Amino acid sequence: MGKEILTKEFERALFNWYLGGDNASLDPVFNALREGLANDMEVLVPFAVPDGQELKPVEEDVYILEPGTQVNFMHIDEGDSFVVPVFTSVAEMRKGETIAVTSIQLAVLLDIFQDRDECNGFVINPWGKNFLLSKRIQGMLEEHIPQSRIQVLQNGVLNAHVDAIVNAANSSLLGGGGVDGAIHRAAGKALLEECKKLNGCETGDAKITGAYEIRNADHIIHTVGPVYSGKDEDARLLASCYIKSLDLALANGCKSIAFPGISTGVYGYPLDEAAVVSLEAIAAWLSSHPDVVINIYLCCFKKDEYEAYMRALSEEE
Ligand code: AR6
Repeated sequence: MGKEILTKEFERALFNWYLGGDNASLDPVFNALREGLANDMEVLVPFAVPDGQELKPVEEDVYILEPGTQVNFMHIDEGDSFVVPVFTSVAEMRKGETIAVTSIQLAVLLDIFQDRDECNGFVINPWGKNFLLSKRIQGMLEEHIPQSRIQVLQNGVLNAHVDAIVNAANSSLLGGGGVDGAIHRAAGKALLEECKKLNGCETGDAKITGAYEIRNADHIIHTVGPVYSGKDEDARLLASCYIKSLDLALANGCKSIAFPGISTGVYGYPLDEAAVVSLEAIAAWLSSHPDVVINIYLCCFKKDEYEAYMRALSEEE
């Protein structure tokens, strides 16, 4: 697995955690961090170039240091203690002032500061909203058992940062209104060109494409929900949309996926019924894939969608 993928996943989970506000769980972030730590995820850390040393950047301001090179990592003082700033990507680093950074494995960095009592932890992407990987959180992380997580977000699906965004399409796959129209507008014409080659999609099935101009995702999974008819068939087809989408996400190596409320707009599926069907379908898929760790975001464009999920979840308990 490429190292950039690991930090991208971490960056995406953090972004969605901010998006989720006060009620958001840290589990998706922990899933990404555990995966990263287990696979040598690298981060960027600001440092001072030691006097008399000539270091060559691999790109502007970014250095790869030889093992054993003595450097001073930047500290942000907090009274008698300090935190160490860390970036997940060059793009994150460039949001602020110019600064020399070195790439280092996060696990190695944690180790270096492990026994320094004056170090309160690591502040991730300190220029904007930021996340303190404190000593306490590092302890929680060690205890964390990676597992798939369903997170309900009060936000449109296009705002989530994920490997795959799910589109509530129609069987032509050639665009339409609602979220389908919004996704095609955001992705640009190339998405339509790819969709034209797919020969449509049956109700209850799903197909995958690139995300093109939608930079906060890598894939779009197009699924076609049922037009609500009040028959038993509706629930089977709606559940199938979620299951087929998750199958495709897994087959394409996605670690995160964001769903809109399939069929709950133009196709008229009542929100409370749809919430129960979708949660049950996802739960069934997860129990038949116990070893898969995927962060699943259920995105609520409208407030009443969020309320329907909350009711369904509270009845489940
Ligand atoms: N951004 C994010 N989410 C949205 C947006 C948006 N701009 N607009 C709607 N949603 P719908 P369906 C949410 O109607 O019921 C299209 O014309 C909405 O709140 O988009 O499956 C297709 O081409 C709801 O949660 O899809 C089909 O013909 C979810 O997206 C037909 O509509 C689905 O609502 C599919 O109908």
